[in-house]
Amino acid sequence: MKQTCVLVGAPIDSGKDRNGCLMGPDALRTAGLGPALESLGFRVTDLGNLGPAAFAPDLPHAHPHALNETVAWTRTLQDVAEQVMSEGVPIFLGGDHAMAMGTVTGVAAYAAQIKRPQFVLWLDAHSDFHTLTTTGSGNLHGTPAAYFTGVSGFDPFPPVPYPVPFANVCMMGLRSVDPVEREQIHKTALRIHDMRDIDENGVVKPLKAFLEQVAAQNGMLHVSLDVDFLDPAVAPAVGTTVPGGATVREAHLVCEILHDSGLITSMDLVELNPFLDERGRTAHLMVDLCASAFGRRVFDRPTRSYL
Ligand code: EXY
Ligand code: MN
Ligand code: MN
Ligand code: MN
Repeated sequence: MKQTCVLVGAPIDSGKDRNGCLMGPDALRTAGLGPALESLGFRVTDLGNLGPAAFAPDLPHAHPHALNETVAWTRTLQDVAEQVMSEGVPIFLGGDHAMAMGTVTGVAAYAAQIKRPQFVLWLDAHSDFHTLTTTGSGNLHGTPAAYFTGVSGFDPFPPVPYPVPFANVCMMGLRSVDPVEREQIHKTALRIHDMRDIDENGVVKPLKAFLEQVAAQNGMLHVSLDVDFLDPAVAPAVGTTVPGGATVREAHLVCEILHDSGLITSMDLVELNPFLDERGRTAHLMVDLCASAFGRRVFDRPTRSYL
């Protein structure tokens, strides 16, 4: 039976100051995400764009800490993510990375229901490992990984019933980690592969070692792909660019290996800000990477001439 991909729009834009991720889900749809997945033999259902749970719309969209809005989004996404897992492979379309506070905790709750361990591959320039008390910017898109691994210090947010164990999280692409995050990270069993590690050892060895662990434990694998994992020269449409990121081929290789493993059970495509894009090139790249993660082969790439 053809597998189903369930697109879930999560236009959350409360996790940072520079707005624009609100338009992310529709930019990914416009760049052809649905047809790309259908061309690979998937049935695609699209739940459209969600909204935050009932919160008073007139609450201040105050930065730092757009708490009310982000808490409301987290509740929505936790519920939807847990439910939609039984319908197929959800692909959550962001929206900023604060959405992972809901998507990861939601899929982890489903994993607990079916008694399988949850794993997370975090593809990002940043570790997103702040708490409400350690963050300097107050931008909540810098906190999801601490939240879903059960680090304390998030009290207005719902308690995390099934934290993802640190050892079940693999971060690749890091090159902008704040001192307090670094301190916290080194106290944990998180698997960290920064860009120096990737430059020296490539993406294959660390990724395959992690995937072997996922397979050995019959794990569920959530892949959270932040646009800024890639180098800004090839993916400019993100508000938190950091030079020295992954190349297009490194990113596709990660996705191709992920497809070959057959382990992906859910995915986030986050931080796309169409306001910052150049003729949709970043949106198309994210769609092409997702297509690689779901089986498009290297010689089947569409020609995209933007110049
Ligand atoms: N660590 C910085 C902060 O906390 O503000 C930058 C966070 C950027 C987070 C983006 C989503 O990856
Ligand atoms: Mn905002
Ligand atoms: Mn991020
Ligand atoms: Mn990032």
